[in-house]
Amino acid sequence: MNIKSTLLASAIALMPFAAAASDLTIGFSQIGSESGWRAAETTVTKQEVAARGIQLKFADAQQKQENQISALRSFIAQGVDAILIAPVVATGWDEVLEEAQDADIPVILLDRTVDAPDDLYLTAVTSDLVHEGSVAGQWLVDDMAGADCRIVELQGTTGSSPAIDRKTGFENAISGHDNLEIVRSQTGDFTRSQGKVVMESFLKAEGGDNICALYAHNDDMAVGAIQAIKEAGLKPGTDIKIVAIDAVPDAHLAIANSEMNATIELTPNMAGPALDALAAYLADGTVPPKWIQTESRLYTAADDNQAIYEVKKGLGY
Ligand code: GZL
Repeated sequence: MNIKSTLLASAIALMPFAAAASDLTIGFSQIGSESGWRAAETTVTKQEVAARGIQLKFADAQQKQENQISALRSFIAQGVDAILIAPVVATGWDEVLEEAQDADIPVILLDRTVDAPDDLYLTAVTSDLVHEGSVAGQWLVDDMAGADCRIVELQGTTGSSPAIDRKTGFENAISGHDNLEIVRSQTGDFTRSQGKVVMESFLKAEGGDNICALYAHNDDMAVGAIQAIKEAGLKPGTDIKIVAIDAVPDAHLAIANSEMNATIELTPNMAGPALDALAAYLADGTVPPKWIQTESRLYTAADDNQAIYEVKKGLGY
């Protein structure tokens, strides 16, 4: 089965179907819509909820923790049956999670983790964020094959688990390879606009000829950086190698156009596994593992990125 039919099969599996109405009501505190991946996660979550006939109360936090905490308190006051949350940062959740626990409302973390006792949430559905960073670092180690490379890094949202863990994983992978050095590292807050602005500052500070590679914690910052690299008269993907994470459609398109080199896939469907675990828990008390891990896959120019782009465009992005 070729990649197009494989991805189409998964697209069909995601198609919302009319489901028997459930008497469940779930609150979902979403970070915002800072990236193409985040928008896809929201779309797919709503599809997964609808496919189960569940009532959804949705709150967009505009990337502010205080808005997420307010949303959780509102869900608790409304007596929802469960809460899904993608926590914008890792700390500061204990009090509101204890309030949910006191109200006997199970909480499931989506795509990011929190620094809180794990009895305060039912499970966390995330990728292995450290592994993603390691895969990105190892790709660059292999691609450079011993040649010197001065790297600039666009970090995700400060204090978020993906920014912390993807940095750790990348640094682990390049450690011991003295030819690779991170010379600039700054947050671009997972957005295209900030990715462009910060990349412009890197180019101005270092000089484009002195930057060999960009590691961006997500594709949207990489896509913004590509624009900055082009405006500096350089060829992204050639003059400056680019590796990032998410595998959103525009990353596949950039790789197909030789403007980016590699991306690691993050599924936007964290809600499916979360809702399945919740259903089992509510039905007969089946306690899920504290971590439900989603897969990560490296894509490079060796893949049919144009075909993948065309299929993924229809998958909620
Ligand atoms: C990672 C997820 C990140 C994505 C970004 O699990 O939280 O948040 O990589 C998004 O695109 O902003």
